[in-house]
Amino acid sequence: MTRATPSSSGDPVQDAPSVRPPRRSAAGLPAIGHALRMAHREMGVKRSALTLLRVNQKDGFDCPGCAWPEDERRHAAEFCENGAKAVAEEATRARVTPAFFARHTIAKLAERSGYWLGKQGRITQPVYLAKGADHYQPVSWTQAFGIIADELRALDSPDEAVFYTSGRTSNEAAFLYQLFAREFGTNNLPDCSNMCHESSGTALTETLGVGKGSVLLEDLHQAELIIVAGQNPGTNHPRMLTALEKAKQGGARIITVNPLPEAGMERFRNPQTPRGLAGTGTPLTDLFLQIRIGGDQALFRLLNKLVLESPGAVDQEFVDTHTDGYEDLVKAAAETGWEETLTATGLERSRIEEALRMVLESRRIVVCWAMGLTQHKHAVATIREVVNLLLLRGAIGRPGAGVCPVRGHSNVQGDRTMGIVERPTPGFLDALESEFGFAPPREHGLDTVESIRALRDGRAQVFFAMGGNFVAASPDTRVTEDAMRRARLTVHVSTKLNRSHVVTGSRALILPTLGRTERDVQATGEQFVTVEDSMGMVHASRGTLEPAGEHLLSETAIVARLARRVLGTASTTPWEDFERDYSLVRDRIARVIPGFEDFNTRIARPGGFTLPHAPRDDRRFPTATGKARFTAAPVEHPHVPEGRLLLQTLRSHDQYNTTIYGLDDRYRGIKDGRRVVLVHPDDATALGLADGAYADLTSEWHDGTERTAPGFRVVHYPTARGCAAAYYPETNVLVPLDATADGSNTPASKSIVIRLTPARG
Ligand SMILES: Nc1nc2c(c(=O)[nH]1)N[C@H]1C(S)=C(S)[C@@H](COP(=O)(O)OP(=O)(O)OC[C@H]3O[C@@H](n4cnc5c(=O)[nH]c(N)nc54)[C@H](O)[C@@H]3O)O[C@H]1N2
Ligand SMILES: Nc1nc2c(c(=O)[nH]1)N[C@H]1C(S)=C(S)[C@@H](COP(=O)(O)OP(=O)(O)OC[C@H]3O[C@@H](n4cnc5c(=O)[nH]c(N)nc54)[C@H](O)[C@@H]3O)O[C@H]1N2
Ligand SMILES: [Mo]
Repeated sequence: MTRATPSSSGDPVQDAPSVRPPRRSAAGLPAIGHALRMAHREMGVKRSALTLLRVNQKDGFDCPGCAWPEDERRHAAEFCENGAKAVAEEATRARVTPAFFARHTIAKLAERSGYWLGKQGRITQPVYLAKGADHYQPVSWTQAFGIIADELRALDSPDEAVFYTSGRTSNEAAFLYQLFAREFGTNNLPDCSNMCHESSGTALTETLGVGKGSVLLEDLHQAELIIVAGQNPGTNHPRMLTALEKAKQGGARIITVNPLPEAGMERFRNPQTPRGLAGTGTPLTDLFLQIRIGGDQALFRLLNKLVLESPGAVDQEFVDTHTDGYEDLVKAAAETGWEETLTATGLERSRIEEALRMVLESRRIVVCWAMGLTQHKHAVATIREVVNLLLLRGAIGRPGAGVCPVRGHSNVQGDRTMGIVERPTPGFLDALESEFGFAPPREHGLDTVESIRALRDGRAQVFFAMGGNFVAASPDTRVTEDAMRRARLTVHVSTKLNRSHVVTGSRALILPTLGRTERDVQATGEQFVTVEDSMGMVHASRGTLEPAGEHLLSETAIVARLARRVLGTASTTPWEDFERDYSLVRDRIARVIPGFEDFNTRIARPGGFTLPHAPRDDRRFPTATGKARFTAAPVEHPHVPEGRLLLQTLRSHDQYNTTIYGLDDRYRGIKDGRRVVLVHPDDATALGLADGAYADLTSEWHDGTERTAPGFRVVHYPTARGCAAAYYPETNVLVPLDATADGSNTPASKSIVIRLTPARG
């Protein structure tokens, strides 16, 4: 039930969710029921059965849900509620046809919620919004590429174009896309990583020399201690719970660090086992550290100090052989005290001592994290502090131990590997240059936040997106929307309608593309693509469904045709051949990107192959000094003025980033609405806000500007004191564009100072 008054942003101004106490366990039978209900609604019974059986099978398609790896030993489909929902969302039978665009003006569509837009179904034909027009109209592919080519060629500089990527794009399409952008002449390749794990990549590259996780699934299974910090796998990486359950069965203990008690980390009812289906499931967390938002760097610094002070706790041999910077950490640790840590974390001393005991009893330690660590001002420093702990214990490059940043989009890691990066290394550009015989631009390009600034200031004129929903996913919604409206042309390669299609530049195009689930047939026959998961495993993905419409092109084909049209005879790259046969793209990847040697042969093996990772494989650290590096940044934590709260913006159980599957957040007890703010009962009471009251959220930024998101139902919730939580993307209006992480420029969407003002319910 939604009492929706449409606002200018398209989201309902207020809704009326019903609220119950949060759940204490995740998955089990209800998860299957919920997934099947959505699958049947979107796909019908038969198509559901056919499709869901192909997810993550060796001859099937890679789940578009998340980047968690597949267990090679599994035989039957590994069931995952949110994976099934992601598949149903893509494989829906609903269609957005030219008739739809004839019926709805762009102005009317802009009043609709993101949820409504997505529910209209798959886009079936390229459509064009002419300057001043009020409807999108069908265009041919040839016309569409012509429009883009004309705008791109008219630019004063290639750097006035921005080429965004969301992390679902296959390796093949991503490789061609960055090649096209660079042949065109720019490194403006922002991607969703900039808003996601950029802080992890930055911190890990500096300290370990490789910006990726250093563990494989077996390491998790063999760990003695797993610390899960700032992550909600029950919703966002449900298959990870199977790995955690297995680790527990092997004797591992789990510390969860989170301001929220997330159901998935409490108990897991594995839908693959009778006990999980019928019984109470497996308790996962042994020690819950209910930390204040942004307190993690302080926590890990104190743990490091305590490890340094515990006789025999430091793996001195590892430290001496493989690291530098140890003395800096020792010095910084000496300055660390209990009191400031207890303030920063809100934790009790005994809890931290308990955590220390568990750390000291384990050599095989894995730390997993996601957005709860990466989206803060001091995110990079926080992750470096996590690395410090593992280095002290020698827990890198040892079985059962290492860093595990858990990636989001199913190929976000692969896209980066393929060169979707605004700051490419000279080595990568050299390899492109010698393979393709052109001089790639050497100056660094724009990341996501910088792209918004460039559009805002008129320094960028064409915005091209390979997937995603830039307008809704980016911070500072109003600023971003105004920036996008200033562009001369905005282009979106998409499967489904979203907010970015209705907040456009003077002219706009939507180019409909195949999804993962669909067959991709080119002139030489049926093609497959490849992806890389969160642990550096590369494998094939082959769609099985008939495409959603006869006019769809694959992403690979779109890039190849666009490149031919834009670059013309200036390019000697065989774009046409690449479109006909993706194995030719893989041959080039094999020659340009280390670790992909013999790509076509190795990808043919069932399960694919693992990319090399020097720290994991042989404790080699390709940093500036050739050693793993201890770092000692000053400890920071957010300061919250009296009467204010610290807001984190997070995902409900019924959404995939900006794609809203439904209006419930089952594990947190929220039903039929998304405009909720979760606040500790004592904080809410102190602010005079009863459970069920309505409040406007206003963020306060230190330049004196304020931003308001109106009409949130206050939910008294067992979060850490001083903290609040509300869903993204609705709360992106509150995140100032300039509020980003030091060193990675990732929007600090997990720590926004807000005040709550009573509103009419
Ligand atoms: N079903 C589904 N799956 C998804 C996605 C989705 O939207 N839906 N999104 C995908 C993507 S792109 C990504 S990046 C991942 C995101 O996966 P997550 O990072 O798990 O996603 P969030 O909902 O942002 O959850 C952040 C978690 O960190 C905690 N947290 C917030 N602030 C802090 C802090 O300061 N310290 C600590 N220790 N914890 C904190 C929150 O309470 C929450 O549990 O999931 C991927 N998978
Ligand atoms: N406040 C706040 N903001 C955040 C975050 C947060 O936690 N808080 N999280 C950030 C994170 S981690 C991320 S990764 C970003 C996500 O940012 P994006 O990746 O830009 O956003 P998505 O919502 O994942 O994109 C969904 C759209 O992708 C398109 N799509 C889906 N499948 C395909 C496909 O196969 N091909 C193509 N071409 N298009 C497809 C559909 O049109 C769909 O509407 O948001 C970031 N923004
Ligand atoms: Mo992400």
